[in-house]
Amino acid sequence: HVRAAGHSYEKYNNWETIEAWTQQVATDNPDLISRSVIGTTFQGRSLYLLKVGKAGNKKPAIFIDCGFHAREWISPAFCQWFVREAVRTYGSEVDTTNLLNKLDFYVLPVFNIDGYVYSWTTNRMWRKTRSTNSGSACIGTDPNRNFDAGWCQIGASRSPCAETYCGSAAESEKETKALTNFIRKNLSSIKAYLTIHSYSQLLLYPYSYAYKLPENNDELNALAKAAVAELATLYNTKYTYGPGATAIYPAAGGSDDWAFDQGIKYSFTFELRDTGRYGFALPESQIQPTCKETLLAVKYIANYILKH
Ligand code: ING
Ligand code: ZN
Repeated sequence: HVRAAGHSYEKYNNWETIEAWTQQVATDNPDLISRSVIGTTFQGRSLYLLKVGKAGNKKPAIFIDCGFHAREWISPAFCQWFVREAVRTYGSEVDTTNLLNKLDFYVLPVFNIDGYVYSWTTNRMWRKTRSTNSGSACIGTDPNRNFDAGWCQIGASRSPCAETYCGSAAESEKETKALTNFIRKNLSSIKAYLTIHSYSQLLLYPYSYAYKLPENNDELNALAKAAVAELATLYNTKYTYGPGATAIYPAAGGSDDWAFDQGIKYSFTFELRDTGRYGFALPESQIQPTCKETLLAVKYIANYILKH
């Protein structure tokens, strides 16, 4: 069985390796995976999207993205893990088989590829994109402040040098544009939006751009509560959950709020392990347990979507 050179699900993989893996996993599993390119990054890299699921008509879909913030390396590791577990257990595990028969998962393994590359080559703690800013020597926009959801009104900065720079306009980043274009085009099928960050062990839902609650707050709260309870069954990892503005901090321009306001009523931000001991530099020994427990929560949400 051929593997993408150097790739490991229990190690952090560089972009070159992840890119080769997207190709390999798709060609190895043609009945379950197809790869497309939804756009290119500022530096010209391809934004790959894997569609994971058994072919079918008018299937509902769940969108999952990883690697918004460059330094949050556990996030792309989770997207790779998710795809591997899908193809590994399809046909043998009833739960996976049922999910993939009835749902499609759109998986975007790394959203902020340029930033991810920079975090490998130059600055491990880089967060933003790598786009240039006119009138400033500072580089990058915070992709999770760049969406058109209360854009730059709170918890974001107008200074290109800030870590939470919201960009020159909503959707100023090519990466943001590619993602919003894809979701707008596929709105009728996408029932849930999941975006994977780290760290803090939180499961967040709208809103973050204001101190207001979504109309289905009670349902999202109950779903989040049940999903984190499911996650904890494996290693007793404790997550807290709630609307972003109160559970973490108010911050406008986030992708989960934007997706929710597009009508995707199940929209969540995961903040994976840990709570700060290692932070963004989570050791590779924690990739497997982190991905396993997170997968439980994601599958719980997916099963809930199927039932509703
Ligand atoms: N946290 C998120 C951030 O972008 C967040 C928290 C979630 C903000 C949803 C806005 C909307 O700051 C990390 N660790 O990136
Ligand atoms: Zn993040």
